[in-house]
Amino acid sequence: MRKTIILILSFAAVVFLAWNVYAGPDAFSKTDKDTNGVISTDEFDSAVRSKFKEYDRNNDGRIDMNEFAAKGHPDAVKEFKFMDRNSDGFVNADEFYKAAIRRRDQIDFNRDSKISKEEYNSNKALPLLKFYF
Ligand SMILES: [Ca+2]
Ligand SMILES: [Ca+2]
Ligand SMILES: [Ca+2]
Repeated sequence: MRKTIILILSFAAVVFLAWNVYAGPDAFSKTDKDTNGVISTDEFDSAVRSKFKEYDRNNDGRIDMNEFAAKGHPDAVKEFKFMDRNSDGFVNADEFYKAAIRRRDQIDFNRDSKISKEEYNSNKALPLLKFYF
């Protein structure tokens, strides 16, 4: 009897841990501050702004390729060129923000400028949007 209880308890513990790993905080829930299941434009803006600061390690107000590619993402070079509209080798806050908006618009299927969980999980655009928050 005791063995059975221990077995059940350890099974429950494993399920609990696995669930926590699976349902752990992702970028979406981190950004969705009021947890209403939608990333509003305000939530989006502040997430993109803090992401920019995160990239700009030397605090010169612009991101260079080394800063951007620091995390070793395979698409980083391509995305950097996408962001750097004037091709000066730097991405300033404005370029970064506009690129984020363009990426957001690609998954904002109902054009309400907000991102729902469904839109976020539409796997096509997710890898790119990940650069911005
Ligand atoms: Ca929200
Ligand atoms: Ca910089
Ligand atoms: Ca630029």
